[in-house]
Amino acid sequence: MNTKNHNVMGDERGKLVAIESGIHIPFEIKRVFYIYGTQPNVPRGQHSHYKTKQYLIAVNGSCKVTLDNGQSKETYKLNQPYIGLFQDAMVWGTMYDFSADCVLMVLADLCYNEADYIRNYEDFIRIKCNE
Ligand code: T46
Repeated sequence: MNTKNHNVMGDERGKLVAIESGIHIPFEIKRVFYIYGTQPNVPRGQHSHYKTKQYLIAVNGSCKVTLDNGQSKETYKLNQPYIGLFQDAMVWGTMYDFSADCVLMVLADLCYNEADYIRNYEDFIRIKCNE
């Protein structure tokens, strides 16, 4: 299971979830990005990274994520702002079934580098077979 339910803090004013490198997620955070406004029935992601590790949280709305390590696939529903999903390097990730209000926040351990992407699934499987 790659998902984690984070501790929800807060008080009568509202809720708060805190995520710290090395305590709640297994890497130092170098980059944060988020995707939103995804059109209906449009998947995002559909790639793997050579080195980048990611941690995904639907801070609003919901989506599904399928992680594929080249041998098996598992699908996760992210529908609470306290649920986090770890996506390791060399794992193919597909995000889909976005609600119209979904904001998917991603924490990553490396800065953006297009050269770290594997965007072709056949290439991904070939590289996995040679690992
Ligand atoms: C992921 C899903 C959830 C940047 O300039 N910097 C960045 O940090 C990122 C992530 C992207 N970009 C540029 C590269 C493209 O020109 O933004 C454009 C869209 O990126 P991409 O086609 O990779 O977008 P998605 O939504 O398919 O995938 C992104 C992340 O790449 C991916 O790692 O997990 O969001």
